[in-house]
Amino acid sequence: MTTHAGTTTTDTHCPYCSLQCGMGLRTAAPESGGSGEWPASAAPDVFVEVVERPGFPVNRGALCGKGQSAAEVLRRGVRLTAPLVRDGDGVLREAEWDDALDRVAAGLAAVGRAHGRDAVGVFGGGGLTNEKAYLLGKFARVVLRTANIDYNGRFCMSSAAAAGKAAFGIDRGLPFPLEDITRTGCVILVGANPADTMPPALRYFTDMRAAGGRLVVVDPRRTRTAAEADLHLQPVPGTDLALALGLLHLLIAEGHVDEEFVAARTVGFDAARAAAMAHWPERVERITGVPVEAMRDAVAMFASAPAAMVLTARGPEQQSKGVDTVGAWIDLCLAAGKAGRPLSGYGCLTGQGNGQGGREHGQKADQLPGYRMITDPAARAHVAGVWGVDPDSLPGPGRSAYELLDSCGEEIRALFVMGSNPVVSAPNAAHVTARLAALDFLVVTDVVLSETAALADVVLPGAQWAEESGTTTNLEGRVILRRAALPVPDGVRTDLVTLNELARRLGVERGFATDAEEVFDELRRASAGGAADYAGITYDRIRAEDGVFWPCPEVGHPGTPRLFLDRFGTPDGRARFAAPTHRASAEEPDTEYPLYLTTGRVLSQYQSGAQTRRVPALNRAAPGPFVELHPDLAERMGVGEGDPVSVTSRRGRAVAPARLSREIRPDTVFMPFHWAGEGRANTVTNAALDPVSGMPEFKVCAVRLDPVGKVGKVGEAGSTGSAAGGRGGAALSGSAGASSDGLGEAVLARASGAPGGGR
Ligand SMILES: Nc1nc2c(c(=O)[nH]1)N[C@H]1C(S)=C(S)[C@@H](COP(=O)(O)OP(=O)(O)OC[C@H]3O[C@@H](n4cnc5c(=O)[nH]c(N)nc54)[C@H](O)[C@@H]3O)O[C@H]1N2
Ligand SMILES: Nc1nc2c(c(=O)[nH]1)N[C@H]1C(S)=C(S)[C@@H](COP(=O)(O)OP(=O)(O)OC[C@H]3O[C@@H](n4cnc5c(=O)[nH]c(N)nc54)[C@H](O)[C@@H]3O)O[C@H]1N2
Ligand code: SF4
Ligand SMILES: [Mo]
Repeated sequence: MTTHAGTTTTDTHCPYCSLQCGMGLRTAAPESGGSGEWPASAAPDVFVEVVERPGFPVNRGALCGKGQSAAEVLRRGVRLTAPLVRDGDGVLREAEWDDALDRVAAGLAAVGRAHGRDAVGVFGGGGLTNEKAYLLGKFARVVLRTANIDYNGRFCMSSAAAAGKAAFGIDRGLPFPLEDITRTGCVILVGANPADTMPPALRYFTDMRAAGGRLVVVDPRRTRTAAEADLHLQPVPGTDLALALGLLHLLIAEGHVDEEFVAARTVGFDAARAAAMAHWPERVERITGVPVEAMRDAVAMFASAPAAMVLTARGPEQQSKGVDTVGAWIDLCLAAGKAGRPLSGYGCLTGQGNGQGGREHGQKADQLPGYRMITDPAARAHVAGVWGVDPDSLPGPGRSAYELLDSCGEEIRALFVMGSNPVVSAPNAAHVTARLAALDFLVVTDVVLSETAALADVVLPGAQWAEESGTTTNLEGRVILRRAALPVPDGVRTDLVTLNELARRLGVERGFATDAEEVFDELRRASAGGAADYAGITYDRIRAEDGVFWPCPEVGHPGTPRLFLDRFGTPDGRARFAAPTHRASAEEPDTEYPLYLTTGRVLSQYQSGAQTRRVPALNRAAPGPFVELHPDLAERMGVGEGDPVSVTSRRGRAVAPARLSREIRPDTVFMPFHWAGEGRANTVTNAALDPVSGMPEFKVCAVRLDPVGKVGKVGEAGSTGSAAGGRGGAALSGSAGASSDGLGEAVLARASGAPGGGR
């Protein structure tokens, strides 16, 4: 990239997914080289542009469209630039920072006094930097002294985390760098669609295949990722557990067990063998719909490769049996001796920008920094020591994310949300929205007026990734540094400043630094000696080394790109077989609800869409929700391409245009979950939780499909979704801020007819 006079390029990382692609941000004052065609940021007179950063190894300069357009969300008019406080008429209006913060402190304190400390809940996000996640956890435990903090990562990789921890003693997304994929012999990719969800990572799989490796993809849809595979297994949603057991059965029956590895490095194989024996191939074919021959082919590819991997993402994990399902896939790796060895192992593709670090430093209901368990007395003593508080003052474990949201308005009376938009992204979302509306007090800190922020009593606007420094930990366990390229704009504060101000107002004067590096140095001490040990990682090292892999216990330590090569992280160093048996999904189709619904993502929108639905280029590429269904099913239902259809479950009904595709099973429909309004997929999804991880069953429920009378134009439902998304630009540019939102005051006001019952 040529740099002309007056421009500066800052090396940083994308604000979105867990790949944390390296990018440059080129900035200029307009008179000194910027042209009006660059996106202007909210910082006065500064132009900013995303440019390639070819030197960063993970993505070598490649970015998907979301990364390329990320600077659009920095613009004034798209984002929030003043706090909003709900006034006596129930309308959100711009307010002074001091007034807004006073109101938050008073509101949280009042609920604590009236209903007890645990009545104040905190809901965080896996997109927050390590520093924010750490301080948010500390804020909950030290300032609010509530047990009830959890975060959206519970909806993301919590099942893989629980299974990985049980099997290996340590859970880190990938126990090896991505580059190892290119040199392994076979990858079974289960319920992951990196072609759409991590496009620059697809190259690792295509390079592996070019070098002779085999790719097996397990997905009820023939995705763009599956189209790249040597073998595509297309199971019924929710049956991955049976499939893994069927493959293990065949592996054993065909003599591929690595007896030496099993004897030397594992515990519990007999139980796993017994579980697999009960899942003979014909039985598994009946459950999954995957032909026995295809299973045999998969086992042959996996077992015959000198090194091989199983990688999972949300497909098998977001199930009410997600932990057992991942456990079964890990068992397959262990039995075959494909773990704890070079170029082999089980890994989870984490999802959010800091999905990994966000769960290591204390936002999770049961954890303290450094991946320490909050019930462990030694862990409590260590962390309390760093925080300068009495270990007995630290609360115990609180509710998991869905349970926390579900108890709002009942046991939980006030909620502080930072970095999540559960009105769109939580399962059974109409119910969750009603629970949020029943709260005495809701505070949301966000960068935009998300659907959840629109329900709040107070909205606090945060600085964005380009305006503040902070670390994230990508899916490889690589701790990287986002550097500030722009000043914090007027009217906005960093989340660290917000936490500091609130802590002071609630009587805690010290221990809430506002400088990210200072917070990180405290986090290093808090994590020292824990499983996720960051003690040896410094900002200077990250700048020099393209990131450092944890654990890294001392500054002189090289970091740990590859885990488990000598021993697993369990007390005796051996991996544990899980030995689960198959069970049905919480809801199976019946005569009333005869189809499976599964949900997921599209390339050009991110998560709840709060950010990406405000980017015109992304809205052009992915304008609204849809229902993907097989043409045979469409014909039976009398539905044509683009016709509005309704998808109804026991929870509710969503409406969106039909999109016909031969790539999906005819017994299954698929909806992306990025939109609010009528096309919100989560109105329909089932909040059945995994008993161990608390993961909701986003990936399978039973639904009915109906054509919606040909009223209105085709695509009408889609435009409902985009209307919500389109409210960014013009909506907030007026002086009245959010109250001039395109949706009108009806949504922002506390009118009892408003969606969600009144907030
Ligand atoms: N474009 C884009 N990229 C993203 C995100 C985004 O919102 N948009 N979000 C980021 C985050 S936080 C995450 S967690 C990751 C998620 O990344 P992925 O897990 O790759 O994404 P999903 O689309 O949720 O699910 C992957 C696949 O699971 C399949 N699937 C559905 N049900 C089942 C099932 O029962 N079994 C199996 N085996 N497969 C099933 C779906 O058809 C889908 O193709 O993406 C990250 N990257
Ligand atoms: N049906 C269905 N539902 C799902 C899933 C699925 O596959 N199917 N996937 C689940 C998964 S894996 C995930 S991860 C969740 C994600 O769902 P959400 O938690 O809703 O994720 P985001 O949309 O990323 O929300 C992040 C919010 O924080 C804001 N934000 C971003 N950065 C910052 C920051 O630094 N500070 C503050 N204060 N705010 C910030 C954004 O503007 C946005 O409003 O959705 C889950 N929901
Ligand atoms: S793949 Fe993920 S990290 Fe990379 S540019 Fe796209 S959203 Fe950003
Ligand atoms: Mo996620």
